[in-house]
Amino acid sequence: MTLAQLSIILDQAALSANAVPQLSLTHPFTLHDAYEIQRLAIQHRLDRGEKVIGLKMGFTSEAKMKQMGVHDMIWGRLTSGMMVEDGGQLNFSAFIHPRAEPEICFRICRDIPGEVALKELDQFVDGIAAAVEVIDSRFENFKFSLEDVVADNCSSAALVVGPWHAPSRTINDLSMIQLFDEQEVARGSSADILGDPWKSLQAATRLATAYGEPIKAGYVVMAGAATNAEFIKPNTRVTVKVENLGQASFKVV
Ligand code: OOG
Ligand code: MG
Repeated sequence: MTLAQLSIILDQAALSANAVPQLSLTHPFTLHDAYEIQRLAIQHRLDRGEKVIGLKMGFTSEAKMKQMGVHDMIWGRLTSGMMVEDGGQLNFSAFIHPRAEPEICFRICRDIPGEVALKELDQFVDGIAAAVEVIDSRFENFKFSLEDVVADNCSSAALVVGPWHAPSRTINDLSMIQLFDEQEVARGSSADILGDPWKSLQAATRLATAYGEPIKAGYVVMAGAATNAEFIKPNTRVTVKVENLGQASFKVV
């Protein structure tokens, strides 16, 4: 099968909310090919009128690497069709086996020309917010290899971003909690994201440059989850609260 054919399988799995078997077991491909499958799969979304709105980092915390058994940082693309309004609704039937995880999101205010050093990064950011990422592996049983998950756009399915706050250099020790209705389901710290979420944005500038996909003004960058992801169910309000950054929430319907 060609990379283009594999990208159609993943796009159709997402569109129809039907899981597919892990691709790499029957069609082994390299990490380089995996990023090409991802690019092609996202192109199908763009062909349907969506826009790229940013990118996401994955496996930037120990908790996530352990939970999924993958130990390399990965990145994926975020599109307009994935954005859910803060306080809005997420339609459960559009997903396969969705999970939610607590994140921090950066808003980019100037085109990023290449890899940017940690200490220079704040010139490119005009907002930071609490966020929830909804991940929904297109693979059966949420099981994948590094190559599979990269091809599958790093499981990204939806995101909810809370109110923007002025960027602060010191976001490296903020408590982060995820609640389902009033119940706490996960608790971590922004320190769990590479020691400092700014380091995740730094890595994003490096990877975006390496893959020739520059980060543009107006993009959002999700830094990766601080804790395990938890399965969500209909009739639940999902809320992520981050110390100093308020909260982001949505209702699963
Ligand atoms: C892959 C996506 C990882 C994160 O924040 O670490 C990710 C997955 O867990 O299915 O989004
Ligand atoms: Mg994530």
